[in-house]
Amino acid sequence: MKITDIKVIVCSPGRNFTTVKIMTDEGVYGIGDGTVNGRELSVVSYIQDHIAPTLIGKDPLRTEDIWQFLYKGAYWRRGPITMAAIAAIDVALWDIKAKVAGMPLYQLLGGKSRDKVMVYKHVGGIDIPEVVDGVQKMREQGLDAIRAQVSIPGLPPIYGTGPSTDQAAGGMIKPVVAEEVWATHKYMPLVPRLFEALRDAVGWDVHLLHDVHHRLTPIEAARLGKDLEPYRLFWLEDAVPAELQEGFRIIRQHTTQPLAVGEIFNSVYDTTTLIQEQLIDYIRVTAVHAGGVTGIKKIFDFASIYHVKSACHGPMDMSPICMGANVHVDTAINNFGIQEFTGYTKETYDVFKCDWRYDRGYLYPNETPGHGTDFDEELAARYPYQAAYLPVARLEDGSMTSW
Ligand code: GCO
Ligand code: MG
Repeated sequence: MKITDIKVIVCSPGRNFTTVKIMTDEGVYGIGDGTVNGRELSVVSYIQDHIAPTLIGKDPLRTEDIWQFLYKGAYWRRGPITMAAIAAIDVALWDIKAKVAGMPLYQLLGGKSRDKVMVYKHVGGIDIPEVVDGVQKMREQGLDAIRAQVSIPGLPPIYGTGPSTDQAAGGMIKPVVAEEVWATHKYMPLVPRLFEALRDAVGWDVHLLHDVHHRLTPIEAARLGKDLEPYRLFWLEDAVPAELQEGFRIIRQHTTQPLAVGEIFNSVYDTTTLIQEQLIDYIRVTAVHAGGVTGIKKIFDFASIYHVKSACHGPMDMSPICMGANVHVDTAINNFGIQEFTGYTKETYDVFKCDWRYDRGYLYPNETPGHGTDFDEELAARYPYQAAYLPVARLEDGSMTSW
């Protein structure tokens, strides 16, 4: 079997997605997701100009060798664009392999370790009552795990909490860079009050999560972790920017609050201190951003030795192809923790046809051959790329800060 052609298509059915389609001489094709929010076209060039010409004629079933060829062979290792390009190819090749085997992808990863994949969804609001109301509604929709975010009174809504930059709109609604305002001292006392109100309203049977979005320092995160302990969160996410993995030592020394990190990681080397020293509880890498099925399997297997569980990142800024691949990995591995799932717009589901399915708080893999997502190229052509940017954050004095 040989690879005969590799196409890269960017479409924007509600937001931008980068999709790869690999064709073979036997008529079987595979598709992969290469979306990096706000940098979609860089991945196109990486694949089109630098990868595609080197793979024509190769055996598509050699997934590990092709992964190593692209990783080691490039000489310039790691990085979000490189690893998303590798991921797009890798997921498309696993799709081909599973179709050739006549099996759903999870069978090739070890078979089912569980019957259903627990997801969490997001609730944001401008004040605590609005968030409580949203969480109660999500409970009624069957969710057993819910992430809750609230705006800071007196400041404009921040990412994840209000309509202006809400992820329901894809988090990418304007062709300009939105500037948000951040004030740690106003945020810190607010969050425990939010979770106190939530526990009063929805009780203890539900998992509650919170995303700090890299906005604190380690000692601030330690304080917040301690303050949140009475409300027993499932996790505190991205408490600090994690380029400095050692930063988590400080947080860990002070709090028993479970910690999650990893949505911007792209290789196992981003995780070694965090995992080996057991500084985190959940590793949040996802197929598209960490080298595909091959990449995240390596990371989750490494994590399993150190009691760290998986938690694939899964907002709508990765395509349903990545989500489907995640669901197969989630189903197969033993150390699964949770899967983030915000769902997609109707336009996105029209272009990306999914055989995997969501039902009342849980995801289920397809039983058909492959990873279970197909791509309607003709329809995609009706939604051309649109320039769009993620927001940035500044402190009240105007200086840039992490977000
Ligand atoms: C999450 C994330 C996302 C990111 C987004 C950036 O936990 O889902 O924080 O909302 O901000 O993926 O592109
Ligand atoms: Mg996050």
